[in-house]
Amino acid sequence: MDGEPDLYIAGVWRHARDRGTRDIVNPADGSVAAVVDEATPDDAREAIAAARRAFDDGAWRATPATARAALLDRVADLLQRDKEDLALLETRDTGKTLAESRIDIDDVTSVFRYYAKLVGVQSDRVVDVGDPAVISRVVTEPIGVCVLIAPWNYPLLQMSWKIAPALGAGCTMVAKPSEVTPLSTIAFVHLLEEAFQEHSVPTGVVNLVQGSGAVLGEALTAGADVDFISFTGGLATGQTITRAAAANVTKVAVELGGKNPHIVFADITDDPNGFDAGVDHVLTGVFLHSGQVCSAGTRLIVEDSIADEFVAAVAARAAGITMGDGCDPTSETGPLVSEQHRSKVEAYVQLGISEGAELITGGARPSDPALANGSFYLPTIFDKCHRSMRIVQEETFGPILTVERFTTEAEAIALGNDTEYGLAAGVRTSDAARGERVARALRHGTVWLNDFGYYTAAAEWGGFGKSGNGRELGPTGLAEYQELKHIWHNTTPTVAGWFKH
Ligand code: TXE
Repeated sequence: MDGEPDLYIAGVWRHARDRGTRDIVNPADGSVAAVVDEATPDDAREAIAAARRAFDDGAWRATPATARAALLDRVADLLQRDKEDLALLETRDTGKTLAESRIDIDDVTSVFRYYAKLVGVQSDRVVDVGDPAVISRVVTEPIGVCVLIAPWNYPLLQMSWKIAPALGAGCTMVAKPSEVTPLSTIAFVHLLEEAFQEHSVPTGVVNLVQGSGAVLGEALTAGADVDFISFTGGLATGQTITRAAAANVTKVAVELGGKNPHIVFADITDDPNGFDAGVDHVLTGVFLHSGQVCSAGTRLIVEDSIADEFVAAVAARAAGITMGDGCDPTSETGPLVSEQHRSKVEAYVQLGISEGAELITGGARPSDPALANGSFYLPTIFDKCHRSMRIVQEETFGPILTVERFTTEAEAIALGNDTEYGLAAGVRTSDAARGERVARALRHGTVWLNDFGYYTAAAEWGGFGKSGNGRELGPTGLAEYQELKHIWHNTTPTVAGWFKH
């Protein structure tokens, strides 16, 4: 950053081969927050080669699981020590509020703590094959060299969902943050280096490159030296990476966003808090981080009998959201991540209008002159939407809520499932049996009943349909980084006599 080398390859910090750099823009005011090195494909290939050597050398993968667990715990300690610095970098880079960034760093810490515990207690599985002479067991081994590609909305959090289990499993890796938001990951790899020195982790276990995905993509994903690619980002990029990996049958796990329904039944009013909590959760579910959340509840699907009142209440609160620089403690939400992304969101708003949706709030940049240099966009709600509209089907990744109405439970479920994605959904009802029924009928990887947006490191995260494949977090999030090996040990070999001569 700012003249210091930012690529970490084979245990050495260095600049890009061609000395290329990129300006990292603070989206709150358009200023240059930092200048970082921009890797070339050759840099990326060197990083892969370093990770390959470190894996094949065997020292790291042979490290006892308890030692790896201790390392993860130490990383968690250092994350808390450096929490304020990391949070500030995240806010400067993404625009999100400092309050959100602090929560992100706490969540990153929890991921390391969770995998420290899990790795420390994981055991092999003994299988009874019906012969006392045979010891049969299924053991886990690290999958090998991993390429970890993260997006810009939760830069360090998404990266931690990959790095923590990869380290815990004994893999080696090349991490590539989004070129839009690399700052927290660069600082984090410095922190990792400190923990690695204390715990004598071999050189080359973690390598870091940053730069354009389009430029580095092939070098990172199409080579035979890579054993596993974990990617979080957009659908089109996920498809490109999956195709590139197919040449070597490299295992891929992808998380590709969503178009998430939030279904509200009229019976929420049976609970004295049901209506207000529903309005509040719908509001937070879509407008937190200006909608740049893969699980944002962007489709409000509300029962007709309460729809007018409910939508009016959400719109009134949306209009009151305070926007501003994430470092200002009075800001409730920050800007969009970049000018380029704001243009995409604006195009979706125009599309919604041309498709006949009724704009009831937002639909413009804020008029406050103090926000003029940032990539801000007002919380926007479209009523009278229909499932056939592109604004209802495509991921806008911005502060846009669409409203559809239903009259029967079956219709609500059909609408909730009418998406090519399947990442997350919310259901609000005072009828517990209905809640369970609808939750089971929805084809989404996470369903929140009378809540929205929460997750825990101990529960799997991932999508159905085009939201991706594979899972992060939970035991499965570790298993993605492991191969299973069956060891059949005959302790008393005898002649089988199958062939007679
Ligand atoms: O993502 P990309 P973009 C969605 C959201 C957003 C859209 C596009 O709808 O508007 O995706 O965003 C790297 N080989 N999500 O263009 O390109 C890239 O450098 C290898 C949902 O910013 O997918 C970055 O590190 N890597 C999402 C990462 O992929 C490549 C979060 C993600 O960038 C590559 C973000 C290539 N060919 C956007 N091309 C979620 N699931 O939460 C790019 N990259």
